[in-house]
Formats: sequence, structure tokens, C-alpha cells
Amino acid sequence: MDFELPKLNYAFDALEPNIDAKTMEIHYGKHHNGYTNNLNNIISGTDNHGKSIEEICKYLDLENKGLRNNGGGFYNHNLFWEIIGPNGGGEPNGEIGESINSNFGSFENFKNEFSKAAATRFGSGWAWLCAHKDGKLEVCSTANQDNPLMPNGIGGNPILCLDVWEHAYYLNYQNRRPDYINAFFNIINWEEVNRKLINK
Ligand code: MN3
Repeated sequence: MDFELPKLNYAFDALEPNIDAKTMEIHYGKHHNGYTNNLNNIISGTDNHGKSIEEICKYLDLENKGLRNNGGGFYNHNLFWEIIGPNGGGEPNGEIGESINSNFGSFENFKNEFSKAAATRFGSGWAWLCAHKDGKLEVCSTANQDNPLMPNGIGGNPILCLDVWEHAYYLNYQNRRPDYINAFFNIINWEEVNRKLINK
């Protein structure tokens, strides 16, 4: 079974004005689709064919640049589209809200730490929130299409991520990455993040 580009649960223009329709169309239809096709080509006829993308990331040979970039690109965008949505934003309720408060002291503290990780990632990469088995939540950032599951990552279960490659925001925000990071907080689908936390 090859990997498939997952269907989006919302229209390209559903996240405006936070993310514009043109950016969504190119980001999903070209970038994510490209990672998906490249990944399928790379694993075709190898031991990785038939494995889950999580397994592929976890047991990745970091020297395998093609698999690292495209496997990461596939996994990272899958998660990204799931944890944003048109009815998102605000402060989280339920277990995720409680866990953020107990791990970071307050939602504001969490927002600051996550935003800092996203803003200070030099060049292309991602910011992450990961849930560890002992209940600890941890923020980190990764370069390029690396993710926390990979052997160079912090591990745990990634439950929230933000793409800070320029292709994710440049059409609308140009060099203003901090504005894009702020806008991201208007579209986080906390119900889905909560589901991922509970189902870890
Ligand atoms: Mn991207």
C-alpha cells in the first residue's frame, strides 16, 4: 500500500485571513503532494514499504536524506492539517488545557514558549508540542522536515506542530514570521489536539 495524500477536512479558503487560500492550495496540492509522491517512489521495493510513517520516522537512517526529507514532509504536513481548522483558536479545554497549565504554568506561558521556538528556528523547519508517556509536555523545534519521532528528535507523541518554512506563509506575510505564528493560534483545533493527547 502506498501512502496517500490525506483529504483536507476544510476548503482552501476556510482558514482566511489567517492562512490565505492560495497558500493552502500550493502548500497542500504541490508541496505536500510532492513529499507524498517522492516518499512512495523512495520506499518502493524497499523494507520500508508497508510500514507506518511513524515507524519509518522512528527507525530512520538519518543519512538517507531522501527518506528523511520526504518521509518527514509527509508525516509533518499530515499532522499540521489535522490540528488546524476553521473553528479553531482560543484557549484549550479538557485534558489538554489542564496539561498545558500544569506543564507550563499557564496558557500564556505555553504560547510564549511555542512561539519562541517557532520564531527562532533559523531557516526552514517546524515547532512542536510533544506529549511524553509520563504526562510531561515538551516544546521543541526541528530543522527542515525533521520531526521529534526521528532518532535525532525528543521523542514522545507529537500533538501540535507549526510549519515555519517560508512556503507556509510568504505569500501573505512575506518576512513577518511572527505575525504568521500569532495567526496560527487563531486556527488551532484544540479538540483534535486533545484527542491526540488522550489517544497517545
Ligand atoms: Mn510545508
